[in-house]
Amino acid sequence: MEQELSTAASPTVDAMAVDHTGIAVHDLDAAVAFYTSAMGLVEVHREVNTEQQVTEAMLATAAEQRDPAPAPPPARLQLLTPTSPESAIARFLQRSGPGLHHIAYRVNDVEAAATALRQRGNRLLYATGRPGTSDSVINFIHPKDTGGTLIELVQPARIAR
Ligand code: V0V
Ligand code: CO
Repeated sequence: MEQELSTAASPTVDAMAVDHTGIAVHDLDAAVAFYTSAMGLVEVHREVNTEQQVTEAMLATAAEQRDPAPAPPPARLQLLTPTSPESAIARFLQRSGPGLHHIAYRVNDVEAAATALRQRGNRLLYATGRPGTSDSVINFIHPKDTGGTLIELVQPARIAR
C-alpha cells in the first residue's frame, strides 16, 4: 500500500494562477508562426536562458494585449527550444518529441511553496529557486511526484505586471 505523505496540517502552495504552459519545440520560429497566425497570439518576449540551455519565446493572447492592466495577468504560452544537447528540453524532445512539457503556477513566494511541498514529501528539482523568464525565480516538482506532469513554480519579478 502506498505510504501517505501529507497530513491535513501540512501547509499548501498558495498558487495564484497558471502563469504559463511550456511546450518543447524543434523549430522556435515555425512554432511562433503557427501560434501567432492560427491562434492569434502575440510574441511579447524572447530570451536565452543560459542555465536552462534554452531559447524561449513567451506569447500572450490578443485579449491580454487589449487590456492594459489585466488582474490577475492571464496565462501565457512559453515555447522552448534547446541551445545544447544537454538541455532538459533536448532530452525531452529526443524521448517524447515536441509537445507539452510543463505547467507553471504563479506564486508569491517560491521558497515558501518549495518548503510546503518538501514537508508534504514532494521532491523539488532545485535546493533554491533558479533564474527564470523575465527575471523570475523558478523551481520544479519532479513529474514522478505529481502524477506525471512536470510542474513549475514561478515567482515573477513583479507580481503585479
Ligand atoms: C521527464 N519525464 C517527464 C518529463 N521529463 N514527465 C513529464 N513531463 C516532463 N517534462 C519523465 C521521464 O519520461 C521519465 O519517466 C522520468 O520523468 C525520469 O526522466 P529522466 O530520465 O530523469 O529525464 P531527464 O533526465 O530528462 O530529467 C527529467 C527532469 C528534467 C524533469 C528531472 O527535465 C529537469 O531537470 N527539468 C527541470 C528543468 C527544465 O525542465 N527546464 C526547461 C524549462 P519514465 O520513463 O521513468 O517513466 S525552463 C523554463 O520553463 C523556464 C526557464 C521558465 O519558465 O522561466
Ligand atoms: Co517555464
